[in-house]
Amino acid sequence: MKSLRVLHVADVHLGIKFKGLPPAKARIRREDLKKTFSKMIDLTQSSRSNVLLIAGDLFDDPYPPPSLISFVINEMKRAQIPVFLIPGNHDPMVKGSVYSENDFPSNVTIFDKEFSTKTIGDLAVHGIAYDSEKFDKHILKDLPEPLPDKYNIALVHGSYKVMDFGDENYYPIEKEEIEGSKMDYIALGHFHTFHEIKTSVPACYPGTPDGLGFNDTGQRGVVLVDLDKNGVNINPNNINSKVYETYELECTDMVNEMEIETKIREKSDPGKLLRVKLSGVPEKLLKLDSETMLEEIEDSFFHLEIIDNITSPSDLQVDNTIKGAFISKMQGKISGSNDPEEKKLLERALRLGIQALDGGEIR
Ligand SMILES: [Mn+2]
Repeated sequence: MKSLRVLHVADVHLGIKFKGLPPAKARIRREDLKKTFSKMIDLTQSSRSNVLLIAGDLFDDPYPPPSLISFVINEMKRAQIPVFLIPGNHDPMVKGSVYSENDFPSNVTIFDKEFSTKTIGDLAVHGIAYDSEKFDKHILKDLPEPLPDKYNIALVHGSYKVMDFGDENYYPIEKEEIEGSKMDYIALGHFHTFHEIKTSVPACYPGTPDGLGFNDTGQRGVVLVDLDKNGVNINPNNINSKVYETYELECTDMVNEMEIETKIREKSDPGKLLRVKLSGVPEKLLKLDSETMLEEIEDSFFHLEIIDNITSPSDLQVDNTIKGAFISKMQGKISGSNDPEEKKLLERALRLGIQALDGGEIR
């Protein structure tokens, strides 16, 4: 058999509302996802892939607007290679849904709620649509036997249980089920972060090719999977149009707002969505105006959020916790001290102690 190159994508979530963003930015992000989808189609040609596998949740819901459907259909035609698609839990094949109401191009195969096998050249794809009525089914147990003298790939939208996201009721998948599958490769979808499952049968989640929120941080993309007589090679390719980042900024040793602002500005990038979490117990900065700060810096980003969890001394509560006892004891020492140098030292000890008790790192 000749070698085979597969472009495997999942969880694009086209049409998602981006509820955490203001409407104008949400609209731009929805356009971004379409651009990312187009990049994926470009990649089928530039990477000389033989097939495109879409492992579920291409759309964020089963009833996308007509303009989005025609965009996807036209892009799929442009791919000029066979496309194999399974509906996921977000875009299930239900009455009136995108997959049951539209004619997709002749190069596109959409799998239904029972496993079926489609062959093309040296490749056999065993695919199944996600079925919300059988959500807890161990679906790999129903996988057909591999075809001889073919590369056998399973296409499934489900939850690999070892990853323990408390999310296993979407077609749960066990490690043993992957190992016992006799496939050459299992193309997975559902989890939004790239994850390669290294067992005797290789399997992979490509993750969302473009972040959908602050749980989807960092660069993202699709995977190119090469199959030949020596085995399987999985190569991630980043195609995201923007990037999400979360920044934990510890402010205990900061002396003014400018210092915080400078730290945030170091992250400037018009293609970035940044969420800053301020924490710590600084000596001054008692009236940090995070809204004004946000207005001043936000133009350096596509989107910026500042979450102010800074503790000011007036927030310190003497309650019956260990922290409360510590605060009470330190405040006693501070008020009992007559040496200004010692007072300063004790105040710093109080702030660092609270930071440590809150689970922060001491620098
Ligand atoms: Mn899903």
